[in-house]
Amino acid sequence: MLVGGVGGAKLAYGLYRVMPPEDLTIIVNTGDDFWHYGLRICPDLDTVMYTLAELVDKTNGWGVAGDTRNMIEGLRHFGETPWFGLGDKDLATHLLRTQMWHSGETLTKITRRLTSSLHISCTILPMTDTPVATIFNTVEAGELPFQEYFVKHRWQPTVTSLRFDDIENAVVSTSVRSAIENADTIIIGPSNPWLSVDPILNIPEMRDLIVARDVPRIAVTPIIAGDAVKGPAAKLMREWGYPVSAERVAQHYGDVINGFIHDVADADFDTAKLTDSVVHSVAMDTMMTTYEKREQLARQILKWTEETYL
Ligand code: FO1
Repeated sequence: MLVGGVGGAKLAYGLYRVMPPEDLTIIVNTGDDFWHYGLRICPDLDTVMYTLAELVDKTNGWGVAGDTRNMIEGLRHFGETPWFGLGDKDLATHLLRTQMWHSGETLTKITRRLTSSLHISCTILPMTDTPVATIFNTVEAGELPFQEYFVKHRWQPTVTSLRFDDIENAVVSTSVRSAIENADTIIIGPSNPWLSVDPILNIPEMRDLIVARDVPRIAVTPIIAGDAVKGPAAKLMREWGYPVSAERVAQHYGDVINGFIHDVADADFDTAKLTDSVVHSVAMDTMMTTYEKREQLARQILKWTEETYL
């Protein structure tokens, strides 16, 4: 499956619980990765990793449960104003990752080391080993790297456009290629299509690799009843003059998908608005408000896929 952070991680958790973990590969956005005080931070990879390891802070959906912020707060002694909430336990992840990074390991290998230490038995892969940076053009604050827009400015500036720096140099890793070529279903999680999924799809070759697969290629909506479950998706859609609808999300994915899951709350979901490639769509309860509902949605998706795509 293809995911960003919190929303995608919840569905990834559901799938992890209901299917053989060795059959599950999660390809994660790294466009919001960045350097902070010399550390390589990969928020979406960590969110997926902590969620699957049941270490995640349940209130935020990211970071480590029960973590303290002594180190980052200590920076105030030196006149710094910490704006990115790095927890003390979470720092262990960034220290190890950064050490391995500087010794020349790939992010794929680093992620394998971290996830296997946490006894995660499915595969979590960065979308690429090549650093890519999502950059926003905003009206109020000019150009902003992802985490400055998202965390420092609390995604309040108006976004006129975004770009993925160095995407043209990004390479599909052997592991990602093999996962896509061997997948019997490809699921795009309920992640932000523009901020979390587009960086993955825009890696040269990636879209073609996915579209070439004659398997169920399904996206789960992150938009329910005209709003985003979490984060700036709906706000961005409004800023760009798009209708804030699940149909608009499906249209955005175009021929990358051949199936779409919208929420039961969107009873008036209009299949006539879907592009020709989307041959199947269905309503499910996609609000994963409990652990049980994550598993329920995962089970339903697998069952629907098996029954619908014969
Ligand atoms: N998101 C915030 O809104 N505020 C934070 O201070 C913050 C810290 C943070 C630390 C580690 C980590 O792995 C994620 C963190 N996030 C934080 C989430 C992060 O910004 C994600 O990139 C976004 O949620 C988009 O997926």
